[in-house]
Amino acid sequence: MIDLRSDTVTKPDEKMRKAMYEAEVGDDVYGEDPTVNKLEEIAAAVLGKEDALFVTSGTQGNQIAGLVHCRPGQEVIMESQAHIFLYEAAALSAFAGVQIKTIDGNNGAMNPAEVEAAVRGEDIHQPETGLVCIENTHNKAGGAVVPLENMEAIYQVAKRNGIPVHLDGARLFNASVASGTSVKEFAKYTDSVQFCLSKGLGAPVGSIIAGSSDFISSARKWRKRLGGGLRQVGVLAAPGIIALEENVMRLEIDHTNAKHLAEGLQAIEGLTVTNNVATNIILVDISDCGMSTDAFVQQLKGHHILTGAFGPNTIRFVTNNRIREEEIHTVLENVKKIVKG
Ligand code: TLP
Repeated sequence: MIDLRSDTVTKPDEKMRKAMYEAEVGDDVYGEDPTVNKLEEIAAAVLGKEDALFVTSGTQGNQIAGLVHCRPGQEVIMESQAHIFLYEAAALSAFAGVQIKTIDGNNGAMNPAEVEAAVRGEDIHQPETGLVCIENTHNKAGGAVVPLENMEAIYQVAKRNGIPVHLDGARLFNASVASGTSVKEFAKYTDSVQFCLSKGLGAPVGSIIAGSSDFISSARKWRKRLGGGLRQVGVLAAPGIIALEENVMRLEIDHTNAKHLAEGLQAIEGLTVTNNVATNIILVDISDCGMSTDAFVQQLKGHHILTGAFGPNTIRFVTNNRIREEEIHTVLENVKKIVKG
């Protein structure tokens, strides 16, 4: 199978498996797992934050950030297609007791003036604004890189109004490699950051959240409350260290493969690539090829290629470290076959 459903489908390679086998471990709830401690130190340093915490998933990291930053009854501002809004099962409302205020973005980026206008004033009828969330890269916008200047401008709006900023940077390293901006630069305009080790970076499990020491000590407590305090979890942190130390620059390969795949897909009659492919995600509108998204996905699966529906007429292709350059050609040949019927 050529699996383009997501970059979450990557599997740990030999080196990661060996590191898992050999990992030095301890009880991480006591703060005694040396491998987890090392991963957290590396991650904090890479992001330029005081401290970091290894969490089970991107969703858990985003939720912990919301729980630390907000009080029940507050409102959180984010882009209308944000993962936290669309794909986290309303967890922020369920756990943090907040409501979400969405702003339509342009290529995933919110207009800072619209963010400012959405900040609530003093009014007994209204919730207070407790948090602004940014997503970079922006998944629904097709892996778009939210420009650094946009993040800076939103951060300034938030600071003027005394509101923290959380970055859902599930694919922040893709943003960094594609733009040549360091993750530290992006992280400068945030109070907390979440990034995933288990996507393009290739680790099997886990995310990092990072921020000030105070933020992380509250986050540690929330992680425990949520049942995310794990014990000898160095076996999972070990591949995370390899992901961070060795797999960042190879994201460039995923981006190049995505560009080639996008060019080939755009050249097929009936298909329209709707995003400007900057990283590893391609969104294809199939409404002109007279096929439902389900039929498209199923037929391609019959040719041993996995993709996913990502909206009523949209198919998402995500390149990842399991996809080799020569397989792009195979994918294009098979897409041509099913589109022509
Ligand atoms: N995204 C997954 C699905 O949930 C849609 C994917 O296949 O793209 N933030 C962003 C921007 C994400 O794309 C994801 C996962 C998460 C957070 C959540 O990460 P996990 O899956 O580790 O909880």
